[in-house]
Amino acid sequence: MMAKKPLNIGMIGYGFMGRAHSNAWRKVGNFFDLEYQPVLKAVAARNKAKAEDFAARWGYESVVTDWKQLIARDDIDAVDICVPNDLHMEIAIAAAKAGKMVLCEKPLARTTKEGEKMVAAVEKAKVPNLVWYNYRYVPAVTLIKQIVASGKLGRIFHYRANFLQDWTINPDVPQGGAGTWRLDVEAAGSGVTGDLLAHCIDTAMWINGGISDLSAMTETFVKKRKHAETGKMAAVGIDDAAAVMCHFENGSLGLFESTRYARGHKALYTLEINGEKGSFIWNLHDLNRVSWFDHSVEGQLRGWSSILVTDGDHPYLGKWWVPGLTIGYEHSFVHAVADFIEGLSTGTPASPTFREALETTKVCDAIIKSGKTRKWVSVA
Ligand code: SOE
Repeated sequence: MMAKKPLNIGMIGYGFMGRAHSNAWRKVGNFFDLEYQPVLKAVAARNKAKAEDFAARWGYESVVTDWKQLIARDDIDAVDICVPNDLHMEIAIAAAKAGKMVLCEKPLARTTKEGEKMVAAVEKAKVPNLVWYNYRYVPAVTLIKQIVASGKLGRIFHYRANFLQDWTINPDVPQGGAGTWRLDVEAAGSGVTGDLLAHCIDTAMWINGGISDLSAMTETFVKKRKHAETGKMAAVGIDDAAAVMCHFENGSLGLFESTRYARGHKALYTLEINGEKGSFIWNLHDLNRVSWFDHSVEGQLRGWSSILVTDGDHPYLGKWWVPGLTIGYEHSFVHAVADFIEGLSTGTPASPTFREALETTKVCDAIIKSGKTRKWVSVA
């Protein structure tokens, strides 16, 4: 085996995404043949004791309590941002200025304005960059993308997607603080739109192209929640639910729904695309499978088929086990890392780059605007 060059990772944050990303950095070299081997150099977090625990569990060599110290270090090649959205811009710009590669958890930013500054910074510094829209990297979803791009579905008429959860129905769930910062508009920028719908929009535009205009309905069901940091009741500024209809640039129609109030649904992401010659359906709870309808099959035998996406010639699957054996949610992050590292060698960047992910942020901004004004909004 060829000796690999080290790629020194500096992780900022240690929450749910810090774990998902660390797992990916650790595993990728065991399964993918890459020129670079990630080395978990340092983790930055304010709480030293917790950061030390995290470092010990995941194998980080060192801990710092200020992300600025991490960015200042010469032995860090890539900075991985896994902190709440209000910190993305400042950290990403500082990291790019320091010449580091930057990987940022989704959504890119709270607003288009912030996102544009981040894009300008990484492009000025010419540093490799990626936003972790991980569901693109589920092999079944990648397969849909590839088949649609081959033209097999013909003209596309419809794209629809949902991302449903139910964890904020209880009005006692606070806003702000670790774990619940997603309910604080200052920290998150928006509610389900930036957190959940952004995944649907990213995948949709990747598979079906740009969105030109949209009309959205947004709602905040619980208007006041205690703020975890101040302990005081405060107005809730996020959208709890969003439903969107839109035009894609290719003339097809889109329908999207996201909510944290769909009782019984913990994290159900479903997508469907309907073309002249065929359709695909996928859902996160059966993530190795796609349903496929091929209209070219002779009449009496025509129907929905269920494809188990585990063969060696399916996207990424040749690197894992043997046909018929399934993979899971965490593997999507491993694939993102594999493509990112591969891109360092080939010069073809993994997607979405900051610039590509900015398009999703623009759509999210348009959704929030339309929800407030109750008018159709063009996506700038
Ligand atoms: C929210 O609960 C969340 O963790 C999102 O932040 C993730 O992006 C999504 O993949 C799962 O749900």
